[in-house]
Amino acid sequence: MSEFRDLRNAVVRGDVVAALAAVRKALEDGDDPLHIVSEGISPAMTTVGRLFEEGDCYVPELLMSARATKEVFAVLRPRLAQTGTKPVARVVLGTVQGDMHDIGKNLVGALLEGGGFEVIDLGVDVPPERFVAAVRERQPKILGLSALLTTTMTGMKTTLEALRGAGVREGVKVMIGGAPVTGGYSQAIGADGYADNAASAVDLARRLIGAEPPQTAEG
Ligand code: B1M
Repeated sequence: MSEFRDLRNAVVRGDVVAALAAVRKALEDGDDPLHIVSEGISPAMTTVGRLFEEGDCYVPELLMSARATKEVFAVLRPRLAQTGTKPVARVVLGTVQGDMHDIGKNLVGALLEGGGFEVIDLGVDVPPERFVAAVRERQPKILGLSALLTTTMTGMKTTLEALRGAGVREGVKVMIGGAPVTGGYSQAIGADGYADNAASAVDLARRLIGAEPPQTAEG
């Protein structure tokens, strides 16, 4: 697959300048920003994760790749949100308490924005009470929880308990994701759904609120 090869290679190398040049070129060529994220950035960061796990790259390189991704998102974000139409729904998103991983969550947020959702990103290391406060104040249709550590994914259960305790669970759909999370875990803790990647997170979000899939150019 040669599409977005330069962009993917630049992100994997953590080369910010080359990544920015590749994304600008793709936009000039008329590529869809959503497609650039799902076929360029997302697989690149998955490759970086694998290289790290296999010992073929180390924390400094990995953080350079994460930085390249951030810079590319800064260019893409206005285009992703440029439809000018009313948002499909509001989503509050965050990585649970004790967990600093945000690359996957950021991809999910970017694709949700690209799919027409308004995304309020609470960041990383978000305690249950902050999620509860955001649900109360911002009244999202969906709350998205991300966790990358087996030791922090329990924060999803705690957050659901906090939502129930605060009496706000009924008004919001809760979707979860992240490498150690499964559909079985989602059911066990009483979440409304689980997605294993950013693109399926958008499909799930639409299903959860009964939204129509977006119209394609053909139809
Ligand atoms: Co960390 N780390 N890390 N790490 N790290 C993992 C997760 C680990 C599997 C690596 C390993 O040891 N093999 C391991 C966890 C082991 C476990 O719990 N079983 C681990 C560890 C142990 C740690 C530390 C404890 C290391 C240490 O300090 N001793 C430490 C913890 C810090 C903390 O959080 N308190 C730590 C730190 C870090 C860095 C800071 C160096 C860095 C994070 C940088 C950042 O995020 N800004 C980092 C990274 C990058 C990784 C790996 C290599 C890659 C994660 C990633 O970004 N993948 C990871 C190993 C791996 O997963 N291969 C690892 C790419 C990304 C696109 O995929 O995040 O899975 P992912 O997101 C996907 C899906 O999961 C899904 O969609 C995304 C896009 O397709 N998804 C959702 C994610 N959230 C979703 C939410 C949804 C729906 C779908 O709905 C709301």
